[in-house]
Amino acid sequence: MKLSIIIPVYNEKLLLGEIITRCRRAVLPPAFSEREIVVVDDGSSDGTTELLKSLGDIPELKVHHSYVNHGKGCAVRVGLKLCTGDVVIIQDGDLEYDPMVNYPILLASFVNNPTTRVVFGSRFLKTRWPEGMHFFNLVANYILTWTVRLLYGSPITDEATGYKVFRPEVLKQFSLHSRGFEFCPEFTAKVLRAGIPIIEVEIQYHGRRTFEGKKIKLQDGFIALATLIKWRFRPIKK
Ligand SMILES: Nc1nc2c(ncn2[C@@H]2O[C@H](COP(=O)(O)OP(=O)(O)O)[C@@H](O)[C@H]2O)c(=O)[nH]1
Ligand SMILES: [Mg+2]
Repeated sequence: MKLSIIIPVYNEKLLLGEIITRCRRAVLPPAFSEREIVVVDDGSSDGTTELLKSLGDIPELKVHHSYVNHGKGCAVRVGLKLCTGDVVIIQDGDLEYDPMVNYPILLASFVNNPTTRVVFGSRFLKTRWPEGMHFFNLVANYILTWTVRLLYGSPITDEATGYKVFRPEVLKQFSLHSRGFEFCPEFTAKVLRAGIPIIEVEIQYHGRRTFEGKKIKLQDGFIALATLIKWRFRPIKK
């Protein structure tokens, strides 16, 4: 199998080099004989673009530059068009989610198991307050997860996790339109509306704060909530 790692980035000069290295080094289950890393640089202005250009020729790396900042959802959707793997991982371009520790766990359920279509890496299976997570972020995470539980009847523990891993075939059942951080709730909502089970595995997570480069804001939490409510009732079209 081939793994496609999609990294949406916006102004991650300090961490991106390290995350690419870790994506290249991460040990995959033997069933994954190939990997590709698709970085979508979304109009960065901090030197991320130059950093990517200076990396030179890395065979498994594809880079797409957009000159305008369109948002994380747009970037992930560009990445999905460019990738060619059998399983896709969305990898944030910061070090909150470490590929080296988490990929073996995230990918194990796909090995010899064609029925596994979607895996979420949950930050809340072993703790109620993941390391480094800001209080407001914690509350937002609980609200989003409980909204999914109540509206969609799914027992997941972490709706907003960055680690959403899936077989690209699931995207034949619905299309995605989000431009920003509401990509996550749109994906969760549509997977569940399509009747696709979400398998959760425990991941390691180290939260970062706004002063360390975190971009998500309070308003993104409200947009995420509205997105979950919206897609519970709207018809899901391909
Ligand atoms: N392409 C793109 N990526 C973004 C944008 N904003 C944030 N990101 C990336 O999305 C990931 C998650 O961002 P972060 O601020 O850490 O939020 P959180 O981890 O979802 O709480 C990081 O890799 C960011 O570089 C954006 O406007 N465009
Ligand atoms: Mg992050």
